[in-house]
Parts: sequence; structure tokens; C-alpha cells
Amino acid sequence: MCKKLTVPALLLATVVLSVASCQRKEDEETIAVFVPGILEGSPSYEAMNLGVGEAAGNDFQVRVIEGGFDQASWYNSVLSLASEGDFGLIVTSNPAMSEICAAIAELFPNQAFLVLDGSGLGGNRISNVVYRHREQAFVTGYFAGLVTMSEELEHSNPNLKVGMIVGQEYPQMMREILPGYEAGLQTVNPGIELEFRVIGNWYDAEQARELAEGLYNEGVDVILTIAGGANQGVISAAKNNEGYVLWFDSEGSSLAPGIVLASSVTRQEELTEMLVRNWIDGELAPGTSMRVGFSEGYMDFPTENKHFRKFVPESIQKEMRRLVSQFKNGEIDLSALDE
Ligand code: RBF
Repeated sequence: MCKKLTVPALLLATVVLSVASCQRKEDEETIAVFVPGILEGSPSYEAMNLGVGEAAGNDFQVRVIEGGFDQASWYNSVLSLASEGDFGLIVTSNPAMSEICAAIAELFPNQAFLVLDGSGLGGNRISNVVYRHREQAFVTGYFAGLVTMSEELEHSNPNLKVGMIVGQEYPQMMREILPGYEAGLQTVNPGIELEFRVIGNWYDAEQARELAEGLYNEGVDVILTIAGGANQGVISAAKNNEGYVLWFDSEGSSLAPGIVLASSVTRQEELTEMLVRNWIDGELAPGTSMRVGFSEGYMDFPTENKHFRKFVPESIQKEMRRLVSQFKNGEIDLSALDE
């Protein structure tokens, strides 16, 4: 039974432990992290995994299950996790997982689910976080526009051509990320052309490299890559062709300073940690769906990063600081387009 206790600091650790076990039953103390793909190289999955680990600490066991790239198998994999009944909470991330988890939650109403980077189509049994990807992509597109227009950046050429390489087409990509990126580019200059390429999976770095080589050879100077493990191929092509790369979801500039010029990040690790802690405290209500972006503090375009300050011309830095603060303080709001 849970009691309120006032104790000296010395006993605090014991109390924290006993409070935690009050709040969740013993048989619920295992958390499953279902990775729809593989962990390595996928920014949003790595961040989710770190966030779960931080919230779980030593009190909760975490089992990480990599679902692999056969997307048709994910439903059955999660179904078997839920039917095992060993997991108090199943955590996962990507927009396709909302509906999969919602369907399984109908069959196992006592199973808690947390879907990060979800679609919002999760019904009222699962907890869902939806990112405002349109604004994330708009800010990235605006920056790409400034890069391709720049006369100061060494590898920016006179063509007004920008690239984007993605793992696959899916509703959030086609309805929010691609149009958001394009709108950002065209706000800088309506004459900028976008070359969009799809790899067809989230792992083939060699194919990503070939696609990126092709784009750089056509006169593209900067490419946004959203391709999980295949992102590495875009970096290789940029190195061989004196091109620039933009990163999505996590901070990527340290992977290739001066080549990965900027990143638009989500605070997926912090959000996961916070929401898993809420679950531990018995406060993660099923059916909650948060929609978050810059103004809620869960999205950013880090302009104070050391590589950004070193490699991006001062005038572009200044313009990006202005744009980012307009998103943060709500002066620019694209959310009406998402409804
Ligand atoms: N992003 C990755 O980084 N790696 C992946 O393996 C991956 N697989 C995905 C599979 C599906 C079916 C969908 C809809 C998205 C996937 N994403 C993946 C994209 C990711 O969830 C997110 O939308 C993008 O990273 C943009 O924020």
C-alpha cells in the first residue's frame, strides 16, 4: 500500500524505490521497447530507447525488440508481446505504429501502449505523441533555400536546386514533411527546384549514396536525408562531391562537420523519458494524444551548435535565429494546415 512518508535524505533512495513499486504492480515492471526497424542509425528510435532507459533506471527491466524491416510482420510481433502479458508498457515510435497498437489494444485492453512520433490515429486506448513535422520540415527547407542561394558558402553553386532523399513514402511524409520542406524553400525563393528521391527502405546506404551522387551531379548542392541507416550513404556522396547534407530528428552535424550543415531536432528522448515516468507514476492516461512542435519546446533547430556557428555564414545564422524564434513564440503557426 502507498503511504506518504517524511524521512531524512539518507532514506530517500529506499523511499523512491518503494513508492515506485507501489505505483506499479510487480508483474508490470517490465517495459518493452518495440523498434519498428533496427535501432542503429535511426535517430528517432535511438532517442526513444535512451529515454526509456533513463526513466526505467534500475527499478524497471527493459526489453528491446527489433522488429526488423518486414513491416508486414510488426502487427504479429507486437501482438505476441501483448499476449505474453509480461510487459506493463509497450513503447514504440513511428506513424504506422499508432494504428497497429490501437488495433492490438482493442484485444488487450489492459495493456498500456506509448507511441512516439505517432499519427494521431490511435483511438482512445493508447497514448500518442504526434510531432508537427510540417514546421520541422519548413524550417529545414528555409535553411536549405538560404544555402542554395548563398554566395558565401564555398560549395553552394549558382543552380537553385535542392535535394531530398527519404526511406519510403508514407502519409506524414507526403502530406506534411515534403510539402513543409517545399514551402520553406519557396518562401526563400519561389524559383528553387526540389529533387525528391525515395530509396524504398530504411537501410540501403549504397543505394542512398548512388541517389545522392546523381543529385549532386545534376547540380544539387544540399540534400535533406530522412532514411534511417541509409543516411550514411548520403554523407559519403556529399564527401565525394563537395555537397552539403541536412539532418532530421537528431543533431547530426558532428557526424561530418562542415558537410552536415544543420539539423532540425525533436526532443524525443526527453519526451519519452517524461512519459514513461508518468506511466511509472500511474499518470499516463490512455487515449492522450499530444501534438508538439517548436512552441511546446519539443522541436528545435539548434543555432548555437558549435559546428553550425563555425560553418554557416553569419547572415544565414542570423536569419535562422529569427525564424526559429518566430516558431517558438507562436508568431508563425502552420498547425491549421495539419487539421
Ligand atoms: N525512420 C528511421 O530513421 N528509420 C526507420 O527504420 C524508419 N522506418 C519507418 C517505417 C515506417 C512504416 C514509417 C511510417 C516511418 C519510418 N521512419 C523511419 C520514419 C520516422 O518514423 C520519422 O517519421 C522520420 O524520421 C521523420 O521524423
